[in-house]
Amino acid sequence: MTEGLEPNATGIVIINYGLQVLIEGLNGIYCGNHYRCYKRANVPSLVAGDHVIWRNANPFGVVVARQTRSSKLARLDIGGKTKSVAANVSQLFIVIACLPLPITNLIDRYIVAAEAEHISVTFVANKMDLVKHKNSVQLQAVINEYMRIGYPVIRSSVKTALGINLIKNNLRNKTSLFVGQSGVGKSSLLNLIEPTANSRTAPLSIANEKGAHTTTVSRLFRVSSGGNLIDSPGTHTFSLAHLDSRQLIEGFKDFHPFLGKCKFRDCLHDEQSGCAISEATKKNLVSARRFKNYHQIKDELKIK
Ligand SMILES: Nc1nc2c(ncn2[C@@H]2O[C@H](COP(=O)(O)OP(=O)(O)OP(=O)(O)O)[C@@H](O)[C@H]2O)c(=O)[nH]1
Ligand SMILES: [Mg+2]
Ligand SMILES: [Zn+2]
Repeated sequence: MTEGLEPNATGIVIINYGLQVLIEGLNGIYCGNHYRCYKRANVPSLVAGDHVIWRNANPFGVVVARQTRSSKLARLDIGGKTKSVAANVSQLFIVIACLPLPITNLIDRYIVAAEAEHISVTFVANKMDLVKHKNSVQLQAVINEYMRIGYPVIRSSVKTALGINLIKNNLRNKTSLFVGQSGVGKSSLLNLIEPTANSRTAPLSIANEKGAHTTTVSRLFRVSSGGNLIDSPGTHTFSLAHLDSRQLIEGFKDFHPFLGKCKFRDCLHDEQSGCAISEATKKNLVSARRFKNYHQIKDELKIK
């Protein structure tokens, strides 16, 4: 690889292919064009949404620096190693559907990860054309639970285009990330929002009604009506290993009114007497399901 004499330029990472990254030039003659680049060995790992300094060269450019990230989200790969999902995201869309039904433990992990990075959270309840589906009642219960906490929910359908303009309006001037279980319709929504995206989609498995893990790597798309949208693979779990107990509980907004009201100052917020959050679950002021998810995450992170 020879480095040409071209000057330093700015760019944004569209996709990380492994050995190479695809970047879009952000300035001068490079603006709006795509370039395949290697990265210098001293440059930290790159992911969709990263801002970089790069230099054009033939046949491939070279990334010479990664700019400071305003936010980062990572997941755990099968081997338990953390893998970046997206950088510089300011808004998270958690896509849910009646099929596959939401796993709330996964949703709560998305929320905790987002809140810790000061990323706003909006739900997209997709496949609303399937209102008569047997899972609809359960889906509605999940929607109600998160609406009650104060998270906005946009109802959408790729079949009827319900909610698409609302999503588009919310995308402007931001970098947004679609997350959610495989098969909920993230890539289908993206294709409707930005038809040039032409992202691959696939039906659910007939046998177990689960998604086919069609999207395998995060990719950033420029939306013609405004904003950047990163489509991500159906993520099983976000990495929360870097969080302390304060950050974990801050991720549960609905617990906040009860913090500081427990009988003991060093309350572990479990079943012990006098825990204000535990009492709140009994009065249905806090969702018992969220409280259970909180404990599951806490135990897993081995934090007190
Ligand atoms: N009925 C109905 N089906 C939908 C809707 N949106 C998506 N689908 C279908 O759901 C299936 C999965 O859609 P994808 O867009 O591939 O799902 P995904 O969330 O990107 O999945 P991964 O890439 O595996 O994470 C496809 O068969 C879509 O046609 C919708 O609004 N209504
Ligand atoms: Mg997909
Ligand atoms: Zn307590």
